[in-house]
Amino acid sequence: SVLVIGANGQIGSVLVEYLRGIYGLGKVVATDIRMPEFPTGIFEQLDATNAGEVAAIVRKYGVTQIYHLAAILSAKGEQDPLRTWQINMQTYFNVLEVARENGVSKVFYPSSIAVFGDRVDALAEQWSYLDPATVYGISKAAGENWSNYYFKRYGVDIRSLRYPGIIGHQSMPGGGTTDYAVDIYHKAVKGEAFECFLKPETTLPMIYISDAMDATVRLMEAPAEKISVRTSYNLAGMSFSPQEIAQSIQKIIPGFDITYKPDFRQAIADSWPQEIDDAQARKDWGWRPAYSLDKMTEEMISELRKKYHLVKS
Ligand code: VAH
Repeated sequence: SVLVIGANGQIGSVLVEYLRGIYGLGKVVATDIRMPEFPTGIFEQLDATNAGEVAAIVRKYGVTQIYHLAAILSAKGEQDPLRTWQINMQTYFNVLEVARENGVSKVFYPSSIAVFGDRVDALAEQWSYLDPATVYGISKAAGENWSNYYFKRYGVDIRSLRYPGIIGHQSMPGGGTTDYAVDIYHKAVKGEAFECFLKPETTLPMIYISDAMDATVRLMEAPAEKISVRTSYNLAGMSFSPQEIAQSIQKIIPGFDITYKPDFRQAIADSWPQEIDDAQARKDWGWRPAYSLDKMTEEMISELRKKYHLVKS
C-alpha cells in the first residue's frame, strides 16, 4: 500500500486522489491528525509525531511507499518557531526510521523554494547555497540533508522535490506565503475584489497542481539509477507576480479588481528566488511542465465556476 501523511493538506488531499487513480482505491491509505468530514477512501487518524502510531499503520497495511506531506508552512510557522521545527522534524524522523526498520521501498519528501534565502539572487540553481529565512525553510533544508543521509547510510530510497508555490482548485492552502495565488481565483470567480498581501511586482516561482502531481509521480516512478540528486530536485512550473496573475484573470473576468496591502509575508517572499533552474530534473527523469499562466487561469476559473455553481447556462 501507499501511505500519505498529511492527507487533509493542500497537496496531500489532491495527491491521495491522484494516487488512488493510479494504484487503486484499496491501495492508498490517507492519514492526518484529524479525520476529514467526508473520507473518500481508506482514512486513518494519525498523529505522525508519534513513532509507534506511524509504525502501526505501516505494518497494518503493508505499506511499501510513504508520501510525507505533513508540515507547518512558511507564514504560519513563524508564529511559534520551536514548535514548527519540532513538528516538521519529528514527523519526518518517524517516517525515516519506520521506513528503515520496515523495509519501505520508497519515500517522497516535499521540499520547497523556501530553502533558498538571501544568498540567492533572482535565479535559484540546483546547487545554490541554502540560507533559508523561515523556520519552515530551515526544517526543509534539514530534511533534505537527512534524506541524503538515510539514502547513503541505510539505502532508503527517498526522493524529493523543491515545490514552488502550488496552485489548484481542489483544496485551500493553509499558512503559506504563496497562498494569495489560490485565494485570488476564488475571489475573482465570486465577483469579489481581492486584497493582495504581497506587492504587485513580487515575482515568485509557481506550479499548477496538475504539473506538480505529474512531476511527483514521474520522479517516484523513475528508475533509481536515474536519480542523481538525493537532497531535493529543483522544480519549476512558471514565475509570475500578483499583477501578472491579475492581468491573466482580467482577460476572462474584465471587471476583476485587485488592491495591494503587503504584510509580514512580503519579507518572506522577498527572501525567495524569482526563478528556478530545473535543468537537472529535466535531464535525469524527463520533467516538463505542461501549464502556462494563461492555461492555468482558464482551467482554474472554469473549475471554480463549477464548484460555486456559477457555470454560465
Ligand atoms: C508556502 N506554499 O508558501 C508553501 C511553499 C513555496 C511555498 O513552501 O509556505
